[in-house]
Amino acid sequence: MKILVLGGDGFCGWPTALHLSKIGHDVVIVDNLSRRKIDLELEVESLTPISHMSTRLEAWGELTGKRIGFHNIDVSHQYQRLLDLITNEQVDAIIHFAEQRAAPYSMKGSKGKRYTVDNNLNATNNVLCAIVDSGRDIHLVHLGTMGVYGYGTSGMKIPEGYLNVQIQTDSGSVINQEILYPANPGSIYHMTKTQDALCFAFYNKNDGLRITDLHQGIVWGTYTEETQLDERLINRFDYDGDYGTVLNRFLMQAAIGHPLTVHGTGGQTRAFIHIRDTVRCIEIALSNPPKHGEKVKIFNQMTETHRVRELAQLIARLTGAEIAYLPNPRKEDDENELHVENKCFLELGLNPTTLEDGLLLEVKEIAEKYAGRCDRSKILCKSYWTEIQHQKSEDATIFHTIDRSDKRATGHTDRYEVVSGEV
Ligand code: NAD
Ligand code: USQ
Repeated sequence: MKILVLGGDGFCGWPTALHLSKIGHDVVIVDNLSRRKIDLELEVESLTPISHMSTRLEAWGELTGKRIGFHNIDVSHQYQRLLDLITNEQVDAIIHFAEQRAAPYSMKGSKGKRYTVDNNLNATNNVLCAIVDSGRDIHLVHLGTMGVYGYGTSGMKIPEGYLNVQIQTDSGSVINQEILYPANPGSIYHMTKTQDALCFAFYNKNDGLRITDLHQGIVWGTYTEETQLDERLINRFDYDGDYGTVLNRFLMQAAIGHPLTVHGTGGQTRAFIHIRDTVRCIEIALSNPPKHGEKVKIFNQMTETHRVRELAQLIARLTGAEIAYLPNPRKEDDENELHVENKCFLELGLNPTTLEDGLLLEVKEIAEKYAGRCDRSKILCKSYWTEIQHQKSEDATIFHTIDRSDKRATGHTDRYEVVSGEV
């Protein structure tokens, strides 16, 4: 298949592009390198030393004899270039990763909010419009998020996209209807993903587009079989307060002797998936496109759920790290249950990498190896959902226990409540 990977320079997109190329697809990456520019803006770098795109592609060609194309196109604003590419390359499938994906970055103030909405909604609408304009029968696979549902529970597992409801009409009769599972986003970023879902439903209904929307949990890890081949192919590993996600942050923090930064009580339960399984899920989704006339396929792309403080406790037990309970910069529930249906991918052959399988390897091989590249001043999350969270953070004075090693390094630890590994 000829496959466009939009956002193919990113954390999920790069290993996916390599994997699809390895299994024999003809892959073309589209990326405007905005993620690298945001690193410059935030004055932070991936923990792993990622190569320039040209070096990445040359290395892949040299090692495998396979060619991956690359086009620097802003999918949100360079519509004609995107359409021409889809038409000229005779594309069969598009994987759409090209969005601003950090909730904290999207909540950093009006700049982050407006950029995220402008970038993400235009990107998705442009891709859908271009598929229609190209007249080609293209399967679109989009990376959505579990967070569209707000991590709540109504006493049932969150289904894969759709919910059967019964509605009492004015005349008193009851009708059955299938609706999209209700959206309940917790950040501007997550809100753009809920709007993406409506775009997909519309273009599917109006234009008959074949679309798979993957509601993915938090991706952890960094290596895949392909990125491990050579250091020039290494994947990014974000650890900073805006882009670092919780499990990778904890792994890195443990490796450098920084207390694990739990927000609030750490009672937040979230869904997780390893990057190797992300790549595999996309391969599976590509091989199982919706039929013509079928509604949007929605898969929950996650393999396990964990509570944040339990993850911190697990890593603390394994590594001896200390845990810091910090005022939560986000406006989110302190504690929540999360039950997710994920049988679609399991039935199609996904064999999950669990936390126990991969955890220590990641700590040793990545976080420790590149610990020297970490800028400790970038670790704390300083994006506040509202002024209330900001004030609470400012007002938090000295907690009781202090981690010694980190106090020297950051000067911030006098605001930590540090709890030993065995809590
Ligand atoms: P990332 O920021 O590393 O990669 C996104 C890539 O898209 C970047 O290389 C960026 O330069 C590019 N991009 C953004 N806007 C673009 C535009 N307008 N035109 C062209 N390129 C553009 O993010 P990621 O972690 O790889 O996430 C990829 C997708 O997966 C996102 O849509 C995200 O919402 C989703 N997702 C990620 C996670 C996770 O934990 N990382 C979890 C669930 C879902
Ligand atoms: N958290 C901490 N300490 C930290 C960092 C985060 O306690 O140092 C907490 C947060 O407050 C939150 C939870 O951990 O309760 C998850 O935060 P996160 O940054 O790991 O994940 P999130 O903001 O939800 O976003 C990430 C990706 C996003 C993706 C989403 C999937 O950045 O692209 O869509 O995971 S999901 O969470 O299922 O919606």
